[in-house]
Amino acid sequence: MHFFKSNLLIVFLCASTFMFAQAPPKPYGALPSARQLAWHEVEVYGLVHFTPTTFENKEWGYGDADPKIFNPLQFDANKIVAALKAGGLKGMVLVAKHHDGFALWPTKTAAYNISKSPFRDGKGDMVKEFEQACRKAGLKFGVYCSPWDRNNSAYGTQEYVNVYRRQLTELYSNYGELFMSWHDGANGGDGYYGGERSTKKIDRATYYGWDTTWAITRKLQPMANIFSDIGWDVRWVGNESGFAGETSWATFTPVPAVGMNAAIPGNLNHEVNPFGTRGGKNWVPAECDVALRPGWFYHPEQKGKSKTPEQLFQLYLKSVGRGAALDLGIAPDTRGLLDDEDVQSLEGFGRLVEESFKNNLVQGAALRVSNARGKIYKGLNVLDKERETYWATDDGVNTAEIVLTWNADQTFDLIRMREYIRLGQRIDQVEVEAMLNGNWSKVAAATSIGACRIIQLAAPLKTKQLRVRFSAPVSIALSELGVYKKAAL
Ligand code: FUL
Ligand code: CA
Repeated sequence: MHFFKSNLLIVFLCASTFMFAQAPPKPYGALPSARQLAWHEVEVYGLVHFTPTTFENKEWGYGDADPKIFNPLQFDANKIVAALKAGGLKGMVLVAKHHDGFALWPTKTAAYNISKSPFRDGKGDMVKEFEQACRKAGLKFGVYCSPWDRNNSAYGTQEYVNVYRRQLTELYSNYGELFMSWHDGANGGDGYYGGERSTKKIDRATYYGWDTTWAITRKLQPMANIFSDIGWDVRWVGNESGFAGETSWATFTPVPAVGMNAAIPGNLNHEVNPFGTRGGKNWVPAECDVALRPGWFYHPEQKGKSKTPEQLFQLYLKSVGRGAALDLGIAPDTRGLLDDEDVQSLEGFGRLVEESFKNNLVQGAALRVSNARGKIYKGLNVLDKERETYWATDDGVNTAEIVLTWNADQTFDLIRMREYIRLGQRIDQVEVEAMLNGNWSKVAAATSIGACRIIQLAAPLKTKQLRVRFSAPVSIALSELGVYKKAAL
């Protein structure tokens, strides 16, 4: 009887320990929403600028261009999207309206739109053509509708804010699910404004009534990530050069809007945005925007100045590889096509990324973890290319290591890690050591990981053993670990 009882107790204890050990770690800090989780998987997308401004060879249209100049005779959204796809881009944000105010769709809200142009005999809808080309190619689609409108006579009044909201409502209603609603922060002041040709100043902090506007976004497009330089779902990184800070947290505590006043030009959070805020209030990862050519719009005199595949790869490491996204400016020319050199750059970049991350050398290694939270959260989960499975440590085990051992020497220069971000940004330090001449030698270190961290070693490393040590204020939860050799193209 006694024996039976104690046996039962042991069975009970084992079962409960087993069940207890299998519970996932508790989330830590700010967490990503469903829309942000989806956004994190896009990683690289395009930002397409193509309006009458292209035909004027300008960067900022004044709002007075004759719509008749918008006549791209060879326009083919499928060809442009195919080039993006070859570049490995998984989404496109179309500038549906830039500062010049010209709408690429036949909006009912303003006369200055594509129906006044010769494009498709005034019956065209370029937003639709791009949207459909993206859907067909499997790219996500989003829109950028500039709040600053240098054509609209009502700009500066509440009437215009209502027009802007109706424009967004049209874009949110007729083009399927959008992954981004992109709102830039430029406000130069002067413009055509229906012939007034004046300078209109607005208070950036209050004029647009963003809370009301973005409530419309949430209602009509719950999966659209709102990008803005004041941060919402996705924050501007603070430069237009395409890179995030070496340390870049996805968590962020926004600075009060008063600091964003037009009276303080350039106060766009430059100090804070590249780095985020460790332990910040909200999950607001960074987007790094940069144009493939020197300008956001196409300029014939910038021929030969497209970024090379190697330059794009380096930006990729400094954006995607720092937990942010790379938003690459794409500029069709007046034919309505991409310049061949852009097509080639994109293709080369796509190949470089694809080939470099194809062969994860960790697959061939024996993997040992210093601690694992039972079988469900075992070390091998970092190898299955699945973001949803992860290795986790027991509660209270806040430092842990993964040791990789190969039978023969391996040569590599890229190390990629992903945290299981559904449980927050946990890790704040990682150190990489290699066994060199019988000793562990430190070869790299990093701080923030988040959705992705790619460490590029200064030179290719040859070793049979690698040790990666993590530390966090809570238990570790890691989705992926990969070791790669950058491809030579
Ligand atoms: C900025 C704009 O002023 C530029 O023209 C461009 O559209 C860039 C992506 O955003 O705010
Ligand atoms: Ca995994």
